Amino acid sequence: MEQERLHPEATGELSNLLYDLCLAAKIISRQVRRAGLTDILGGSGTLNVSGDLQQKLDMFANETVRNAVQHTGRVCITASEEDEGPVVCPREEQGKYVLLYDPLDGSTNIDVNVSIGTIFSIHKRVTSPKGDAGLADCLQVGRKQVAAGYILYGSSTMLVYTTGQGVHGFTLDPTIGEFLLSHPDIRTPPVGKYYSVNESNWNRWTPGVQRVVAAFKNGDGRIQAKNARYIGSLVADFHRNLISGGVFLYPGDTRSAEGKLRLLYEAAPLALVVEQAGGLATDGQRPILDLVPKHLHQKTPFIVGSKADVQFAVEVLAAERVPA
Ligand code: FDP
Repeated sequence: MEQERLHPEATGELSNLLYDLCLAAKIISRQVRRAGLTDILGGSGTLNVSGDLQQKLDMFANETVRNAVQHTGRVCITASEEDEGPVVCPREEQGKYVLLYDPLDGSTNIDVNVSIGTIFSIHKRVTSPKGDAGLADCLQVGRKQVAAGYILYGSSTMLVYTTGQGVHGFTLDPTIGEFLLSHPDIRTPPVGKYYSVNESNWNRWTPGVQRVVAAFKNGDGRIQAKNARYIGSLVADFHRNLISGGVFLYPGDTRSAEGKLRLLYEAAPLALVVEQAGGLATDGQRPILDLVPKHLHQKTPFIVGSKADVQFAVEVLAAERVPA
């Protein structure tokens, strides 16, 4: 609301949409906290469009977010990592915003009580309001996001978001059921102390990626050796590195040249957050925020975190590409 006042033209709809997402976050958070007590843990037996086994809690989170925004008149279309195609809001209720989200990221960690998260990305509608919203509204370049962020269900539940004026973190106080500003204006350290990558993929990486990871691990004259931290839950890994400084990598490999993470639901929103906090995000060549999506569930190699570390990775990978 404070930032809304900086924009005299603002109607308050974006603030209200963020508030809708807070409501969804509280409902998901409650369910995550009770997950071990209820019959909600485990796989649902179905696969999502990317072939991952859908978890029951994934589907609950997916519907909770959609239900929280679909009839408010603020959103025209939603697209989720868990759905095959976009879901258009009822014609008479279509508002001016587009919501892309990963309802429960890191879901293979649900059953073992490890932090998971919800990631969201908000764009303005680009299709004419005279017709139905469509795919063109979802396939927008990351730089055009008007807001992005995540909710981390960790030792406490946190909302971290940006509307392009810095990054702010709010912690859910469960006793009053409200998110309270706990981390105003987050800045990520320029050099990280952690590197985060699934090193079991080492033999599938290009020599360039191996060189980057080896340098983070052992130091190489230009950068100091870092400590390793990898949870395998993107939001949790990203959040730790954002606050403490670090670099997270999910590069392409021989199994998947584009890596594992989705551009629209994971990479682009976290790229906006990290850039707003003073860090960088790249696919190894181009800033993530400049990538033009071609399809909804597109994947991208992802290197994100402290500025100097991401720049270092980009330079090493560029040198690797120069023909000998
Ligand atoms: P998960 O498979 O548990 O849903 O995007 C999915 C994701 O988790 C990210 O949260 C996480 O960073 C990554 O995959 C972990 O992948 P690896 O198991 O290949 O390391």
